[in-house]
Amino acid sequence: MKKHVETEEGSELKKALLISVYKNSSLKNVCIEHLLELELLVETFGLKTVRKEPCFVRKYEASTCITSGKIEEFTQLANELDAEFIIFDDEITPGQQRNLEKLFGRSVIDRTEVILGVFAQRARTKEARLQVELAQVKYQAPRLKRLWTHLSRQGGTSGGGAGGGGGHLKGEGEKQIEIDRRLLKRDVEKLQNEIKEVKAMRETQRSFRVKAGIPIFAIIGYTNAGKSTLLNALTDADVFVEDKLFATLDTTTRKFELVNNQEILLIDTVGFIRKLPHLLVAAFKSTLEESLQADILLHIIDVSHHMAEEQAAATLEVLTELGAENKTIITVLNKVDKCEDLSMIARLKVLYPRTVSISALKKIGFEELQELMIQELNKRRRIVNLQIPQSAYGAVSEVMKVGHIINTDYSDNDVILKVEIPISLANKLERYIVSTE
Ligand SMILES: Nc1nc2c(ncn2[C@@H]2O[C@H](COP(=O)(O)OP(=O)(O)OP(=O)(O)O)[C@@H](O)[C@H]2O)c(=O)[nH]1
Ligand SMILES: [Mg+2]
Repeated sequence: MKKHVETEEGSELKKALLISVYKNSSLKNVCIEHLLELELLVETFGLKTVRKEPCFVRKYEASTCITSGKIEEFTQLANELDAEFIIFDDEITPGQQRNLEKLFGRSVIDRTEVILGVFAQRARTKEARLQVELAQVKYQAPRLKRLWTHLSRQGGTSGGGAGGGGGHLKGEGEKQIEIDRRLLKRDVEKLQNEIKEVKAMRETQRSFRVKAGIPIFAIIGYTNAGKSTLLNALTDADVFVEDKLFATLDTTTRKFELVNNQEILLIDTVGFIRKLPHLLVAAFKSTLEESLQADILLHIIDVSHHMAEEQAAATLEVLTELGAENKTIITVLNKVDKCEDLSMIARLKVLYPRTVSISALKKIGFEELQELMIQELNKRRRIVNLQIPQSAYGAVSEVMKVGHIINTDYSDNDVILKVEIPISLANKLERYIVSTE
């Protein structure tokens, strides 16, 4: 089944009418906010929004989500505005999608499909591309299944046999279903195998980093919060930055030396979004997991956005879904240079412990940020006594790089050190530890 949401480069942008459904009049404003975000997604995807319509419903219609009156109204509007696509902010079932397409006489898609489309366009590395493709294939599976059921029934009737008929009575639809099913299964297996290979490679790199004992900070947060800008500002990483959603789909890791000369690793990650499709959470779990193995998370919030609180909450929700809710988090309130509502900063400071205000763009607040990072790192350090044989003097330079030597002594050819080092390095040097304080 060919996706109908592919855009052609160079041609004039196709037009879309956006709809978001609300059941309670108090939710109208939230609904309008969600439409604004959907517009950004749609723009990133490459379509032009011609109208955003919050739509009140008393109750969801099982087959079409909205009432027939509303469908008529929106069809007329779409005709007037020449909108080729109707896009729902709400998730619509495969059945509703088919019914709505018939009634509207044009393509109907939902937010999940737009996000999948954006991810597909923006994935750069092989792994990201494979992950998105897998998510897309899986997204289509239930839609095909419904279609198959529908076709099977048709096949049965047209073949004249009431169930129980022999295989020779199979209609064309049914044959096609079997072929599609096999193809789909093969696609999923093939993609999964390829992902496994790429993952194995990344795993080797990761274990190498963990072995190095250097503390890892992952920069996480809502899409467009300024994560890549922060990594670039601190490390000249040259990561692609753009004022569009989902500029980053791959993780980038860079070394950084804190003001106390301690080396750390910083990882830039893919952004989160409200109602991130579960398929994508699953698909990107491996990429995100990498950041979850970080010692500390830097949660970047765009405080100049009036929905900053909701965005922060949505980010933490995905973190919980990934099982990372107990990680140490430093909350970084970014874009203070363009924040107009200072009460937002105050509110977020109350909501989250360990916050710092910065501007990644203007490089403001970096000292305070580093202070907080060092403070948190120090909490994750341990004082140990080490006895290192001459043959392993390399370990001494490792300790000097990321730790602090309190006392040095010698016994024959062994060096005896009392040091304060990160827990990660202590684990690595376990065999040389004589005692722990
Ligand atoms: N005014 C201002 N703009 C900023 C600041 N930090 C980032 N930006 C802008 O915000 C936009 C998004 O920045 P990115 O660094 O791409 O954001 P991101 O969090 O990496 O976004 P995704 O990769 O899409 O998840 C860019 O246009 C940046 O220039 C800041 O401190 N102040
Ligand atoms: Mg980014």
